[in-house]
Amino acid sequence: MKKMDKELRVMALDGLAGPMTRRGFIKRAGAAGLLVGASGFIAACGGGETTTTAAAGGGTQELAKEIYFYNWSDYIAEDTIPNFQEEFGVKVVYDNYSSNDTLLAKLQSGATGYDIIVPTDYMITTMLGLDILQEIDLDNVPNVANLYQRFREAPFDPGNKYSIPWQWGTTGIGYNSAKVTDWVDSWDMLWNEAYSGKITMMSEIRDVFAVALFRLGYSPNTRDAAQIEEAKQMLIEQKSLLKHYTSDTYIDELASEDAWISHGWSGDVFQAQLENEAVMYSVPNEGSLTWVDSMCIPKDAPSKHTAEVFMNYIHRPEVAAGISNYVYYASPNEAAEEFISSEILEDPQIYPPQETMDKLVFLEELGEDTELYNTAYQELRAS
Ligand code: N2P
Repeated sequence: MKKMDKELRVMALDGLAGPMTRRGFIKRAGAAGLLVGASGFIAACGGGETTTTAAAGGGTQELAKEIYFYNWSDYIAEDTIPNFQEEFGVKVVYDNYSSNDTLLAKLQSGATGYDIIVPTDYMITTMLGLDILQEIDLDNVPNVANLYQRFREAPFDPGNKYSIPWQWGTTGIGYNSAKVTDWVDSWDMLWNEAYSGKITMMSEIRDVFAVALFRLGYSPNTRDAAQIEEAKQMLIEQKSLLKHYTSDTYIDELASEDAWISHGWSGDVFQAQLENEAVMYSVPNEGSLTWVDSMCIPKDAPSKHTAEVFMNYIHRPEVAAGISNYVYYASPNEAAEEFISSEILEDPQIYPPQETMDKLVFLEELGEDTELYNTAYQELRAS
């Protein structure tokens, strides 16, 4: 989505004193929080960081001129990178993807030149198995201390040896409440013929299968070939109802009403809601996924040290909060809470209560059985 366009439109609305959009609300809350932010900032970074930073074994290490950052689309605040560039004098070359499958394929196709990538939990396990990530020197990332304890000991990487969390959220259904008259609390809605041509599904293998598996009452982590086949058949039946498979354009399509029902990630749907207040988000009763995406350094990264300096910057409380305030995903950074707008922090669809979290599932890395899904997905898309 074109952030500038979106921002301009929101500013125009604000100027007219029109209805307060979510983004307008956050902008104002953010401005009010600025003064409080200054003292917190100094406390958090202990007097500031310079462009030459202390290296792990003593001495200093020059920062690279530029780093290459490959992240999910619509997943960063507008000022996150410019502020880093200005303060550290390091150019960040920013590139986007919208599925773990694309990210993995890119890395497997050979040297990419990326310094930082942001895979999802289960994909980190896959990448560790493939030995394509390198260990992070946490001495360069003291701000990991700002993370909630559970993000310091995530099962896929206890101790943050290879990954520093970026943002987390849930998967569900984004829908236009002015067009969809049915109650949206079931994955069935993505098979509802009344909305034929106005439905989108993500283009990520495990996510797509998770929907059909939940709908069938199976685990999204099943290794049972017959269950995966059943899910595939269900997804094949759905195809004629779909506008298309997409993991990024649905934000704009929900906003413009080109799509009425989208299989989507929480924050993306809320970004669409900023532009069209009829857009709502629902996590179906049959169950759904939760996930956390984390910054990792590929083995062949050209500028590991500078990548670590960037990771540390990201976890300054006000920088981490700035991202959540912009993209509407939850932050793994506990110290950021005081800078996150209460509208977001208190929204049970962004920070779900424990009883909701207990019902959500993390995808698991399935080793060789992943192939069952890969093959089924290819057959689905070719059908
Ligand atoms: C942001 C996508 C969220 C990533 N557009 C889901 N893992």
